[in-house]
Amino acid sequence: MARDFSVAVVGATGAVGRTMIRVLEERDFPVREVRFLASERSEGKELLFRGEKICVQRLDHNSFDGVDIAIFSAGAERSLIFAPSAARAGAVVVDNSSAWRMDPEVPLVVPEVNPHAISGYKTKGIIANPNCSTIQMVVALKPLYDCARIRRIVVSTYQAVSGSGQKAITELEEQVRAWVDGRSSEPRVYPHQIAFNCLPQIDIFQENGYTREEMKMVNETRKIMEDPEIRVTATTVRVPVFYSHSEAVNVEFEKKISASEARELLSAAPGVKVVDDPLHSIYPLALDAAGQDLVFVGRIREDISQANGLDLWVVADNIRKGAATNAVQIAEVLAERYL
Ligand code: 25A
Ligand code: L14
Repeated sequence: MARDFSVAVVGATGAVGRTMIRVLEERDFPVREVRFLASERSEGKELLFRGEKICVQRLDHNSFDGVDIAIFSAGAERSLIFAPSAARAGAVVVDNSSAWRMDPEVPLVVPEVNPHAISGYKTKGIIANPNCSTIQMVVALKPLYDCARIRRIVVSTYQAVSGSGQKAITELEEQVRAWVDGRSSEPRVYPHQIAFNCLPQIDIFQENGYTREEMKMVNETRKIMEDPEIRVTATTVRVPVFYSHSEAVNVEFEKKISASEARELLSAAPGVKVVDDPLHSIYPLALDAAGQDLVFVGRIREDISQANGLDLWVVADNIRKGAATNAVQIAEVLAERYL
């Protein structure tokens, strides 16, 4: 890799954007120039990159002159408006929002699962980063799929508040403090109090009774696994956790796969760490996964209710592997193989 790149981070001041900056540094991404973009609220703020202060600029349609790679995490509305401008200016966009994921002309990529799909970026100049809950699930399921093909997935999620950005992290902190002080505290980000509670709603409800988050898991899983026949049903739940989503995943395979075979396959899989010693109370935990880039899998067991089934507990940092790290990994493959 001889070249260095001009990289723009859109939404640089947000929970995901700030982590993207850290991950670019940690992984030593070949950067020639960085540009940090956000709303007018953050204009003039300074963020550090490799020890140097970089001034945040206001995002507009002329922000992308000379940019090679633009990594977006400023929400779907901003991506719909500005990703095409970035692509027109010659940048390849890696977009973290839900805006482009199901566009048939936009690849939806998890580098451990379908890196070859990146080649499809040329049509629109955009590559989509999947939903956080979907990313960690497909990283854990791909090695098993390749061995025994998946027929059906039943998943329940336990999702951290950081998925909804910095304002939700602050809301949970404030509600905990208010509860300890015996004060009441009105919910703002979520429809109900999140502290000491579980909310069976992430994103808005659709006509079929599922939330949009749940239908992202259904549709994105099929697209990334390149198998439209996989049946998926999901219940996505917000829990009072700051970082890392946890998932109880039940899988039905076409043929039998034993728990020990699954453990072996997952131990050899890229991006996965098996943490599975239940007799010593060792299994993946949100607090342990926070700040890490791997997907942690445990509680691997054969489903006693069906012939070819497994149950798994899958945990990953939603801001890192679920968003920032996955986006930077996509940019790495792009830089190495395509630019
Ligand atoms: O639409 P989606 O795809 O469903 O995504 C919705 C949200 O989810 C997050 C992200 O929130 C996004 O906005 N997100 C996106 N992809 C994600 C993923 N894969 C994801 N989360 C998890 N996984 P976020 O809070 O992390 O980041 C928001 C960033 O977007 C910038 N932004 C917002 N409006 C913009 C814009 N950038 C350009 N133009 C616009 N019009 C936003 O920048 C942030 O970087 P900012 O300038 O708003 O700075 C945030 C700073 O300002 C403080 N702040 C926030 N809101 C207010 C505020 N201060 C005053 N008043 C406010 N109302 C914050 O504390 C922060 O310091
Ligand atoms: O579609 O609130 O990637 O936890 C990821 C975070 C949607 C919202 C996405 C959350 C977003 C979700």
